[in-house]
Amino acid sequence: MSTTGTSSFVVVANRLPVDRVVTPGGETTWRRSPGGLVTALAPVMRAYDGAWVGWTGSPDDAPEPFSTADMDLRAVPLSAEEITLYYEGFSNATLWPLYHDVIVPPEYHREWWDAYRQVNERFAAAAAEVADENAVVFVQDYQLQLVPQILRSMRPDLKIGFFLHIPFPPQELFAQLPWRRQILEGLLGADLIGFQRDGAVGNFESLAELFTGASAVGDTLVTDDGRSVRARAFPISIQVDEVARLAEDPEVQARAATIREEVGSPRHIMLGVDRLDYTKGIGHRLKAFGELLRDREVTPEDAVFLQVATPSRERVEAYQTLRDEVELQVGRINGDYGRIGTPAVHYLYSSYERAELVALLRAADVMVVTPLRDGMNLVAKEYVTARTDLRGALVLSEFAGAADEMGTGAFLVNPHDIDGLRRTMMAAMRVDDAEAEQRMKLLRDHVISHDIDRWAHDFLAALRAV
Ligand code: GDG
Repeated sequence: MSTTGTSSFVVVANRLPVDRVVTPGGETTWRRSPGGLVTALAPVMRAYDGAWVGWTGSPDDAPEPFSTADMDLRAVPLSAEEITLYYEGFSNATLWPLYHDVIVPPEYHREWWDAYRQVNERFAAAAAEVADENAVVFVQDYQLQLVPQILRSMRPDLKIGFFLHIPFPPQELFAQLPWRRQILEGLLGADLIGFQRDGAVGNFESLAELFTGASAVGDTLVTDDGRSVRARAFPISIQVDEVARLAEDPEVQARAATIREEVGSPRHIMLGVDRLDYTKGIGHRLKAFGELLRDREVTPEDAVFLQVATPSRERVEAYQTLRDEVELQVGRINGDYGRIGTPAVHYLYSSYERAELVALLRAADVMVVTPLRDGMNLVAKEYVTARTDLRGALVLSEFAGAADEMGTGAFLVNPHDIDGLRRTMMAAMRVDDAEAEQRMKLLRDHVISHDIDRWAHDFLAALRAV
């Protein structure tokens, strides 16, 4: 922070980009979390005395503003009750399912909404305090959709950008939300609103016209109080360097070879890596794989399925139910088709170091990414980046944002079509080396030239230009 205690570039996100580490002596320090977003924004943070406003991840935690890794950090406290109502409730049991095609029914509770509004006000007030005169403020994601409007009312001098990491639904679904107008008006407080896909931009623009006084004039929206707001797609990406470096590391490659042996050296390793979330289509891909085994199109010697499911939102009921369903399914498949020492599905409910994850990507002949709906899906981009050897095949759902950019090199699939999924998984297993290499080259060229640094640069350049 500058001597005035304010910054000319401020990021506002639900979580701070650091994790608390308590030393053996009982002292608290902070370690930068491994996320791509913080890495991409770090150079901007350094250049502009940047600050990051967010929650530490623990209840009632309000350390004094502190600095770490070239950033000033400003913690916004959340009580245990607010975590239940604002975070697990409105963010993850109302907005998350509503924005992902109501795969599970969203719950609408007025107490959750009240908490969401109050917490958004607190984040906006914290941002207003740390932002310099005419600063650029970059607000992240669905937990904070009211922040742009609240912040603008407090600080009309600021330039405000917002980026939504998840899909933005069409009218048929969004109209369910009892607070639809407030959310749209909240977002319209920004100067620039970024989405993952063009489709989401279209959804937002028509909803803003329908439920607020905004009207589209050319490629901008003009609000009822006469402000111009731009909505545009900025497909997010990954830290290509980090993944490529790990993929070329001899230790990682040796580990990939060991993984292949440990799963019994099958002809084909199929891999899924996801947070255990009902949007990711884990059940659909397991069903397709189970049927391939049942109909003897593959045997456990031919093909194993490795599914890494990272624990997520374990206190939200739908996630507990999902875990039971997936684990029942894995148990059934292994019970029916596995043999001693040769299970058909290797299921890992755990999170891993980056190096281990990249070793898994290097070991996988077929990467299976089958979300029913996904803003982007970074795992698909990480897979192709890790394949510096130009081997392997990507099965990718049409409903992932990544399909817009990766449609030509990937094996695209509708995950609801189980026969189609079976056929596509078989096609990806059987692809010949020449075609696989050609496809992988297309995929890699795109991701390498569109990494997360380019995303951050494009967004911030567009924001400064409005
Ligand atoms: C949201 C949107 C959008 C996974 N397991 C481990 C681990 N991961 C890493 C992956 C990847 C990231 O987490 C997951 O990103 P995704 O994009 O696949 O999915 P969401 O978490 O749902 O992310 C999504 C994204 O935001 C960005 O805008 O693409 O659509 O839903 O990087 O590799 N990382 C480590 N251990 C694990 O066990 N270290």
